[in-house]
Amino acid sequence: MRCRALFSVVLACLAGLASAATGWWRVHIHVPDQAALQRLLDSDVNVMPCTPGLGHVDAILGPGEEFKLALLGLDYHRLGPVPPPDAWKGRENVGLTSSDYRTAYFTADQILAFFEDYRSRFPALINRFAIGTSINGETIWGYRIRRPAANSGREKGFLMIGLTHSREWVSGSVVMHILAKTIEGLTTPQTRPFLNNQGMYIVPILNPDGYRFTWTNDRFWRKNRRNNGNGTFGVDLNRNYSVGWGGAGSSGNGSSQTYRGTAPFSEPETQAVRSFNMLMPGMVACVDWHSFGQLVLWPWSHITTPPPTAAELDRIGRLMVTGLAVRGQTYRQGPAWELNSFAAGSSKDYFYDANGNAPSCTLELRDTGAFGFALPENQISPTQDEAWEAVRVLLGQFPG
Ligand code: 0X9
Ligand code: ZN
Repeated sequence: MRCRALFSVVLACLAGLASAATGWWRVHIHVPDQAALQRLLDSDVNVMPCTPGLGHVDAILGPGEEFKLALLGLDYHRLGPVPPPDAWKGRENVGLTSSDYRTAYFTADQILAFFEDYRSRFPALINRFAIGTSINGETIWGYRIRRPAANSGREKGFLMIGLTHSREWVSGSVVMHILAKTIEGLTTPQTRPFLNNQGMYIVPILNPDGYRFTWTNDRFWRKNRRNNGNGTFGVDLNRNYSVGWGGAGSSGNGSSQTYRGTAPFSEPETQAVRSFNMLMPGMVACVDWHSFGQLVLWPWSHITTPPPTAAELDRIGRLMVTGLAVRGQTYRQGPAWELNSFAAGSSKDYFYDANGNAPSCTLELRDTGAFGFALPENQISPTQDEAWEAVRVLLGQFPG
């Protein structure tokens, strides 16, 4: 038995050597059951957790990394080459103007400048809050957009979170568009007043350290940048919330893409958005914007039991999917565990619970896998358009 194991390790290493010089690949891994999925999530393979339904998960493998899958005993095939993760380095468009957010990805500084530009032009409508500090010491900002007349603090709040996962760049483009369209709605005369006793709450970049890292070092970095102290870096912020923390679809290994951290809310980034949500009363809906997969994912992520308001979530989800079709794309909606996989400790379960069962979803934007995280810039504006339609549906569900 030991001999056979040794033999397969040798074979695996040979396979690794053989592919050592062959660059970066997107691969399609066959995952036969939950145990195999957990084995894969516990490893340091750079999986794309947005892709599973039991059956397969996609991953990005660097030179010489294919042996890891052989060691895990998992079959896979190559989908196609991907650019090396540092291929984006130095490609920042420094001359961008704020109108280019429809056609180009913005760096962290450009996204924050975009928000600040709006705040300086509409000071009566926009407030900014320092909601926390990232692990590397960067301020995490939260914005509130509402009519000054709504100062009673009793307006219904809509919480929008961008760039939890740093490689999901289009989520940053979408939260900029939500700001722009919200201000457009508030400043354009219309028969029925927009955002009446409703407030938009946006955290544009929940994971600033990770996001900066995707521009400078590794385009496919997902987690925050905590030094886990054992040679590994990063906690998956979307496994660090308290509801169901530690359960299926999360990992205790620091090298894993779905590492949950040492305790619920161990990370300053999740603490920041938790306190923003707590301090601003009356949240009626939450969308944590992610990519990719074209999915509206509702609670629960950690168990298969239907949540108390499952029928209402399904009704709203159907309306959102109709709105999301405005640029010709098909999105699907449903319980996260069923449509995607288990993801214990995710934001949607926490905010659903913390806000008294207010609708709370992970919204996986474009695409369905052709480009994945590296969505081409000509797809930014249609993605923003369809995302805004989903927001409009949510606003319509909770009139002021
Ligand atoms: O794994 C995640 O956190 C989300 N996918 S992503 O690729 N954007 O990272 C999905 C979370 C959705 N919830 C469940 N799958 N239960
Ligand atoms: Zn994500």
